Amino acid sequence: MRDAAPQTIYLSDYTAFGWRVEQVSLHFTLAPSATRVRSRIAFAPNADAPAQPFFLHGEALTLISARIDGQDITPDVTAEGLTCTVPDSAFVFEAEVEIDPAGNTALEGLYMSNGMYCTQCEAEGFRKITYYPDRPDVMAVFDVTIEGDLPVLLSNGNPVSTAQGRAEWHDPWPKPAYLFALVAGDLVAHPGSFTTRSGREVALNLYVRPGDEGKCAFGMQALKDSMKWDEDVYAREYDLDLFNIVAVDDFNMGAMENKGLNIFNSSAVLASPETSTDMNFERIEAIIAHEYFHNWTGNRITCRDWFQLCLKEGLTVFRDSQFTADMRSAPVKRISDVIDLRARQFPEDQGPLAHPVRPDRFQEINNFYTATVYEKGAEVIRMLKTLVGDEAYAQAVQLYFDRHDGDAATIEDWLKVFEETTGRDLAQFKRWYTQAGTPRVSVAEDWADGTLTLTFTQSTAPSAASPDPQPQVIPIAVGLIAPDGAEVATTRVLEMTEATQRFAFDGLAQRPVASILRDFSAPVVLDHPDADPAHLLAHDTDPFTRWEAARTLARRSLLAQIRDGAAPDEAYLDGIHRVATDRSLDPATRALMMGAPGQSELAGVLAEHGETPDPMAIHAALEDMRAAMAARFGGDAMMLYAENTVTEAYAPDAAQSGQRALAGVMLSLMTRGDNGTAAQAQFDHADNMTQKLGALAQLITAGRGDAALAAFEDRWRDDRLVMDKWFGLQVARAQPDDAADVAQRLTAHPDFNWQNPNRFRAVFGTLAMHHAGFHHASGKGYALLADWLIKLDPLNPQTTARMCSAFQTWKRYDTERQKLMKTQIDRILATPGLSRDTTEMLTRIAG
Ligand code: 0A1
Ligand code: ZN
Repeated sequence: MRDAAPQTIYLSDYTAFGWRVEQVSLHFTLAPSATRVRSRIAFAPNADAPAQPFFLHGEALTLISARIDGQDITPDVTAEGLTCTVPDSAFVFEAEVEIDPAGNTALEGLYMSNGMYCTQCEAEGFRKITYYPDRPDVMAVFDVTIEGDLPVLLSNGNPVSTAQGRAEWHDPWPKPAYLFALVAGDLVAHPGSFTTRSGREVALNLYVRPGDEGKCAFGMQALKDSMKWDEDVYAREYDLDLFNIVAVDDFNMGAMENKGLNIFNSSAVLASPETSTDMNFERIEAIIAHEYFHNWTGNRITCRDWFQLCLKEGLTVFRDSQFTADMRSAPVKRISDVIDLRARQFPEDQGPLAHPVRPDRFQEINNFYTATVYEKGAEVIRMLKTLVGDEAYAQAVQLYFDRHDGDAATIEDWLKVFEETTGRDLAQFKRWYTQAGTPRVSVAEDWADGTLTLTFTQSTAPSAASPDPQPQVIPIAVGLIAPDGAEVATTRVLEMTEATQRFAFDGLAQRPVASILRDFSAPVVLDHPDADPAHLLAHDTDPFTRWEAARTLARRSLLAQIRDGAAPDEAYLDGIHRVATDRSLDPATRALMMGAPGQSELAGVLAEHGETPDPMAIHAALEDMRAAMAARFGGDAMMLYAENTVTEAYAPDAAQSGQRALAGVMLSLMTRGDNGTAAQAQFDHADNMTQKLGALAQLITAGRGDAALAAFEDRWRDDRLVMDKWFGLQVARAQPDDAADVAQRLTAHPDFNWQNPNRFRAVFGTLAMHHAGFHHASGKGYALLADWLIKLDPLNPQTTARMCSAFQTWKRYDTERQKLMKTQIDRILATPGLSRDTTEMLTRIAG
């Protein structure tokens, strides 16, 4: 049965653990349903902690025996852990437990995936392996022995001995239990090596299942690039003799930064041109960098408690975004990140799940691995860097590394190094960490006597998490463009701290056009009624605001189409046509400029204006827009398609992928006129997955996808990752009336292995993102998703709970849809034995 009153944990209740762990030895005897774990943990009293009973976390463990200083004891055991009486001075606690990896479908703790043992311990999975103080501020040196009849036996740190069926590992760096990892299986290594800047040789391995060897080269190169970049840009060197990455097929998230033994969802590391798209390659490079960068921002310096999650995640996302910007194109990365933030984080801030970047309470921490903690957390660091400048940022971060190496730190520690380095008071800036909600910044222009005065007003909607939001520090980057297109004022960062504030630009010969929020200098919604997006689209020097101008024109046209049944705006179509044919712009930027706001983004904009979005009207407006664009481009689409068809051998680099992206947009326009002829030709001849999948998508849209889908399935039925695309694409490209039916039909496919999170997400994650299909007026999308969440919850609460966010925007819609969604939310909540994870999510969503 579900707990009557699930426990809420508060940041303000933090107390240190009463003991330090001086050393941990673990001994694993592996067996699928009965693995034995023997532990030996040396504890010493922690003089800095208040007096407290001795408590070790432990869940789903069968205790075989326990001893203190060699004497058998009988502890009090509950479903959450164990208590016992302990000496006043240092002592050794030993225990033996039995666990069931094969029966562990939640994929937390030690579990099995395709015959391979692997672990996932963040956030609180280690307690499913043995009794331990499973909290990030308890750091210890681990020695691990693994016995098992498998060729590869891995754990953290450096190998001490390896023999057939037995391996010993020693990790010299003290770490919290959430960074523990173990892998055992029949795996093959793709080896590499890296020489650090101080000349140390590090052995690298990417371990995969036999058959996946051909998909390792790109990931290995990304790892080497990341190691070099972190030395060059952050002066961070790797600190062990070995760095291993393992690919697993069953994984709840993208990847995990376990010390020296990163574990990756196979979709986040395996790549080849035939099986992976350009977007897959870019994502893989970024995730490998992200996990590697955690070695310093997360592992060497970890979090004091889980409320501080953004300390490691916001900073590491920011670092990986800098890496991608350096490796590829900075403007393209920035624009893509803003698209992603608006699609995933803004709805969070706008709805019942709103929480600060540093939450101050939770029931289940796994529910807080959110876009707010990760992506908004990275935006906050970007703003800090903008405010203090590059040099001070670099100094403060080096001080952070020097001062806190080996610590479990807090956001206060992080801000303090900036205060000390710069002499700034960051008390107001800290609100970005403690206050929920996206600030709305409106700007009014006033022109007189050669002076342009900009009056900014900020406001943040109150939420349950932040009922009385206060003004924040907002860096607003502004430039001015003259009527003739010349830039008359280069970028200046205005620092807004008040609810309303004026900034003047004087000495101007003519009234300029203001380019505001350049490079998206703060994660806010900008309201600028005097803006002249057409002028900015033609002349802005800042790539972000230029892109934003195109987006604003598209949004205005679409909103007028939705509200008043207007036709797509000719001025927008002309402007976008000019941009697309402007060869001075790189193809990737042109492709991004052509992208219209998504359906759920438009729904969010309407909701923000107090209007009720109609999913079918939004869908229809976008369809009309695309048809009008196809007509406006005419034969130019084919010309641009040909011009951007790559003739050299496939490479997943920025230049080629930019060209393929633009050609892909052109193919979608051409398909409206040729009924799929060009798409069929591309499908038949493509030698890479980007073009194959792009063509397949167009064929489905043109209503002639069946043969291609069958051929695709035939070719790729044994490749799990490619088949995930096959499942997902059919839902993504379905007509609104059919999306739920297509998803339902796919669940009957023999390869719909619903217990695999990637496959489940391919169908249901895609359905939830198919705005018009999921919100079909019949409610069949809601009901189908609810059926499957109810089915998945007892096996995998974490993935179920994450997918409940599909319902987070339910209050935006008309009363009929609200009723349909609320019925499903209540139906799931009424399920006997519903997990704590899913209960918390849906209770918050129901509000
Ligand atoms: N720390 C990892 C993400 C991660 C978080 C939780 C997990 O299981 C609950 C797994 C992975 C990262 O930021 O990449
Ligand atoms: Zn991370």
